Amino acid sequence: MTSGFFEGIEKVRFEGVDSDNPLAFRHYNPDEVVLGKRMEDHLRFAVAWWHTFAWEGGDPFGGATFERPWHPQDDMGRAKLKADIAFEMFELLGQPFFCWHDADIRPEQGNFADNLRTLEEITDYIGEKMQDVGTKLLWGTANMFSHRRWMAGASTNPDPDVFAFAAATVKSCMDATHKLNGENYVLWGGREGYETLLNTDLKTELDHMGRFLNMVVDYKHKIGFKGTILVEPKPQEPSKHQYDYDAATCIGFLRKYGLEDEVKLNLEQGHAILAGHSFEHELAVATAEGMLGSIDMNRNDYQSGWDTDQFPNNTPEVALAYYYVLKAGGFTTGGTNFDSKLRRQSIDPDDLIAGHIGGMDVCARGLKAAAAMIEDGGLETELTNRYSGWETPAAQAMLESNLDDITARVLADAVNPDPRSGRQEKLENYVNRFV
Ligand code: XLS
Ligand code: NI
Ligand code: NI
Repeated sequence: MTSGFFEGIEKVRFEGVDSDNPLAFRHYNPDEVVLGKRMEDHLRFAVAWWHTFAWEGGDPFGGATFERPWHPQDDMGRAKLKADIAFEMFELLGQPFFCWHDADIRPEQGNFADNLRTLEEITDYIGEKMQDVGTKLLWGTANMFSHRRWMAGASTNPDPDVFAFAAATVKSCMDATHKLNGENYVLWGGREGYETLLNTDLKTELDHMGRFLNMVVDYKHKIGFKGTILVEPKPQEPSKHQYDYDAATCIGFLRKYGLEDEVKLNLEQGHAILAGHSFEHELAVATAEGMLGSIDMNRNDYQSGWDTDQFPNNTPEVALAYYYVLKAGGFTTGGTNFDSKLRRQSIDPDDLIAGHIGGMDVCARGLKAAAAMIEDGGLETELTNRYSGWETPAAQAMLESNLDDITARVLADAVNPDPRSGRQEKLENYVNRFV
């Protein structure tokens, strides 16, 4: 017996590029083998519970536009109905994974003990549904930004009681993630930053955040959680400045607090843009350090500049992102989470399905284009050629020498390098053949 919420919608199938069925996949064919692996196993798509089921369509100027049978979300009965409908959607889409914050799946009780009780109850309920439907948990996380207690931060709060509440909250969410065999645990610190430096002791806050993350890692080992701990960079919004600004900042932070072998990154396309980077920049920085964990594949509106969390719809951007994911060897515990929400006028149940189909299709196209570039090897050959001068023993020896000796050689050999073209237009034209 289903809830009837998605009444009239059939299980979504791959019908190929010629299909004109608005609720079919044209590019995402889970069983198609790409570079020796099924597409589903490459992409590892996840639905985000918060945007898909918890967000009610409000914006800074207006309230809810969605009317769902699980509203208002202040009651355990309706939290269970929301879970029922979520799994009906996962089944329709053939969804391999999902993600949640504690606050998305249980009602807010206003105190820790009751929040813990309802979290345990709802995650038991969700666990049974996972058995039936087969959708797995990509990651769990704690919402430590919505409730007013978090307004001045969680682990970086000036009030030690808030730090304590945060520690207990993360412990409860790690326990729930572990119970549901989650493959990762994420920390995103929307309020771990400041509104004004005038009231902020930046050093103390960073030290507390570093200590907190060490406790998280210790607890992971204590309970035998085999998943990966991930932090998600974002430069600002909701805080004016967030400490996890971008991939490079997070990597520096992790090294400072001795966490570089324990924690990886969950990179989000829209956050990369907010930080003034491209998504592939963030992916390249993380993979250069061996710290790519997982991705949130949702785009911003480039005109408004806001973190609008839209489903991806730009194949060339997505193709370059997966190019770096594939170059790094693909996902291990990570995957592609759609941290994406509908536009607030898209109020019909089938808009939810269509949004996910579109995102999955664009990612499938991007993955195939990226795989074709890897197979062709053109970009790799270009890199090999561009850096080939460094393959000689003399060039390698220079890296072990010093400024005096290098200068002597420059004088003796009358070194006077000839500039070579960077060939950017040719490379852009090359990429254009595949996307
Ligand atoms: C917000 C973040 C958030 C994290 C999970 O911008 O992307 O949704 O992914 O807390
Ligand atoms: Ni985001
Ligand atoms: Ni995100």
